[in-house]
Amino acid sequence: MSGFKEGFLWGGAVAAHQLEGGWKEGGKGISVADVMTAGAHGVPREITDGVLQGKNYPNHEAIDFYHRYKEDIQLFAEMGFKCFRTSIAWTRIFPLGDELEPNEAGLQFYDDLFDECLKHGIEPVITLSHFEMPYHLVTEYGGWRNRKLIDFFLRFSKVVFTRYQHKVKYWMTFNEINNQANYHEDFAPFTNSGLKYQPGEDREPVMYQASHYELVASALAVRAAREINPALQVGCMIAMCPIYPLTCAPGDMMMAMNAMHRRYWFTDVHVRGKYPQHLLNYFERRGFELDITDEDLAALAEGCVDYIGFSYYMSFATKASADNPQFDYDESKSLVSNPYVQKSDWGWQIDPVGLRYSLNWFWDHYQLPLFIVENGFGAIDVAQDDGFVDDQYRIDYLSAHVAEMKKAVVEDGVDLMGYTPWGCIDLVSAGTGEMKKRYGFIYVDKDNEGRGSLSRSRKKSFKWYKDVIESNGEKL
Ligand code: P53
Repeated sequence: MSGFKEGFLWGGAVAAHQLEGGWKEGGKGISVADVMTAGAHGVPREITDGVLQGKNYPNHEAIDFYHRYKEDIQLFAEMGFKCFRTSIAWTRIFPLGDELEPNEAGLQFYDDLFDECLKHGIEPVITLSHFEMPYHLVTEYGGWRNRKLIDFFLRFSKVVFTRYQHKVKYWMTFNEINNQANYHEDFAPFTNSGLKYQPGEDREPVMYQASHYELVASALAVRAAREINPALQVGCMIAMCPIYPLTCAPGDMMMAMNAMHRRYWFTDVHVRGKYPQHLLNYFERRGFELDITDEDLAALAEGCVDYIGFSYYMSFATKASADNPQFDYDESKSLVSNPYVQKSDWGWQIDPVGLRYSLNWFWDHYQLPLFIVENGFGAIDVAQDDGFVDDQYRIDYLSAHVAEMKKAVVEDGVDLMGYTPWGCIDLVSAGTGEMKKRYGFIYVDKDNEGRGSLSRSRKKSFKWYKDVIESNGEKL
């Protein structure tokens, strides 16, 4: 007995903009992902003013899943997937975002995609907004700094809940909504919320305002889903990077606690339907005057999520400093290197035990079912002539994480619904826009410059994961 429950959702995860391509097909509009160029480790992706001639936009073609999804789902089925997490590109359904009527061609695409999954016994798990909101909502409305976005998102949500209610049971609202806690860089605010800042603008309150509107939109969507069909399950989606104190000095411990407050209060609102007091006190201390109405607070209270979806790739570490007596957390300055763990080629800390810790942390705080909807190892793969990749390093990473996940379930009693490793087929990296940062069990022949046949081939980890699923996590 492995301890994973009956019907445990083994599968894989992707997001529309990172694999579909077909950026203008079927009436699709331009999304925020379509105006981001390719970067690299240490080289941020450029966010351009619209789509410019001569720039490399890797998401436009991605891995052409839009035309090849049947072949890809066939491969997922061969691995024994029980579920497949992807997102609905908002711009296929509402190309500009503010239309009153949806685009039928976009709706039909997801009908066909979900039917194909179901034909293979694979249950679709769907994120509503995964770093791909309509770009028009950025240029015309300023993104999520504008309250009107709540209505646009709710309209989109209701259309897809209604249309797919008999094909999709598990939903999530905003992917990694808490990434934007890191408001000093440009990537997270733009991909989470379509935020572009003016030079010199005080970014922090804007981040809290946009997050608030998203949390209200999420709560209203949860409520709408229940009204449309009580069988639907709607979760949140949190990027979990637990923040450890560098030492056991009490100040470091306080710093780590406060850092966790600032990165994970989003979960409190999603799950408990209200703001934690520490954050309200912080708003007061900083003099942030946010647009939070009584109606909003009522909506939050009535739209608590059914489960917690989260990604886990790495842990962080922090320490106190003399110039920060209130232990305020600024993700661009407060993190330190953890000397006890290794790092990936992209500087991500490899820490399987942190996954067990995270599962316990969520369970202790919220007692809601948990779903690990992303986990994985971005690495440089070298394909042989026949397309095979000997990715033992990926197997090592994933098996160590599944082993810790099992301890959390069997020894610690955490309620875990499923596990969908990230980028089950190679796709465009969100953070860097590269192809060479690969996560897949399936190799895709395409490089950073966009060259390659796009052909698919099985890596060593393909067979490994098939065995994991077949043995329900016994054979690691
Ligand atoms: P890439 C930062 C930290 C943790 C997860 O990321 C993150 C990010 C943003 O880069 O994003 C999630 O592709 C996200 C996926 C993304 C995946 O992790 O930068 O939900 O869209 O591809 C991996 O290596």
